[in-house]
Amino acid sequence: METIYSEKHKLRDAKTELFGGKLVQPHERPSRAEFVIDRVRKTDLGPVSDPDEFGMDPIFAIHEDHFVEFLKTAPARWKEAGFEGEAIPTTWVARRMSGIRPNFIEGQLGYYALAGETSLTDGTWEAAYASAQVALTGAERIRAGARGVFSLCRPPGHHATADMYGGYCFLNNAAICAQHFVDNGARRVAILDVDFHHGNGTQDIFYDRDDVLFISLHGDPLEAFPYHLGHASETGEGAGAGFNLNFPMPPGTSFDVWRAALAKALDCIADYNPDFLIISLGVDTFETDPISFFKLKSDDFTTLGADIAAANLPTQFIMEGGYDVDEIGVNAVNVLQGFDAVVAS
Ligand code: Q9C
Ligand code: ZN
Repeated sequence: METIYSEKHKLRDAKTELFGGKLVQPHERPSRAEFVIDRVRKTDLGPVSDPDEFGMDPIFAIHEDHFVEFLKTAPARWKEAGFEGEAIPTTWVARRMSGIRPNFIEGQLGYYALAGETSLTDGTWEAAYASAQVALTGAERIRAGARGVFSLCRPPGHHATADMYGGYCFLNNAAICAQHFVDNGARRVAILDVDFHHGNGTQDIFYDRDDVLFISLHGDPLEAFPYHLGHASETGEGAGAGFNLNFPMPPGTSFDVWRAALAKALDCIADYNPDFLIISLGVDTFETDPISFFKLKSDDFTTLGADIAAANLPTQFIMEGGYDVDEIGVNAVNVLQGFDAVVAS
């Protein structure tokens, strides 16, 4: 399988994450992508290619102009205001508040952030833009007839909504690709999100649509980030009713339980009969992931890839989370090798 990769991910290199009441080294750090690309090369998974340029249009097809302008300018505006640390929100649009967008940068952080852990830094916009181009290049390979492709995106995207960032995400790469498929003639696209965390951003973006099916397997939001979305009762609305499906699972969930949910998800995808399948590929379901509570082992990721391949659909893998940096490369590439082995057989 071909991998699309850009070194520009390194421009996202925050020094701080708000975690446990402290400012700590971010879990979402440049070495994550280094571990993955090193493993891709070491295992001869396939060629590694630079992204092509698709510009801003496919990004604006998902994200609000004013949100993009905010992401681009927030770090400089924060510094100009005299703040010395990295830009993080201290206020929120909480229940019963107006939702009127403030002018001052501190208030705008609260307006555009859906969570408080993720610092906005110089270079973040450039890295997020490059990550979206890596995603779009993978989508184009699939449109051109590839059976599978790996977009090694960093920073990740599935928590970002049309106008909110957070959970280490700024631009929703999977949503940008799904929209790109639809805008180029696809009738139906399915997104299967196997990251440990619920893909709240992707769900929100497509919640009222029937042309993009969203299915997520994740830690129960009663117990895990993003806490405020991802319940099984969320099934879509309007035209999208029935086209959103959540499989929340409790702490300690093992692969056999998780795989049974995967089988149900793949059955729904088969019934939907999409033109293309996007996998939001997080490997933070791993047993020793530092911020998650599922119990998948490295070999289980190979099985996951094989199960996905059996759906027999043109499939784009988009990198999302995974924070046990020593094993993230092994686990991500295991999925892709498991997929390729079935395709070759
Ligand atoms: N106690 C992705 O995997 N909060 N984002 C962690 C853990 C943020 C995860 C707190 C988790 C964001 C793309
Ligand atoms: Zn995650």
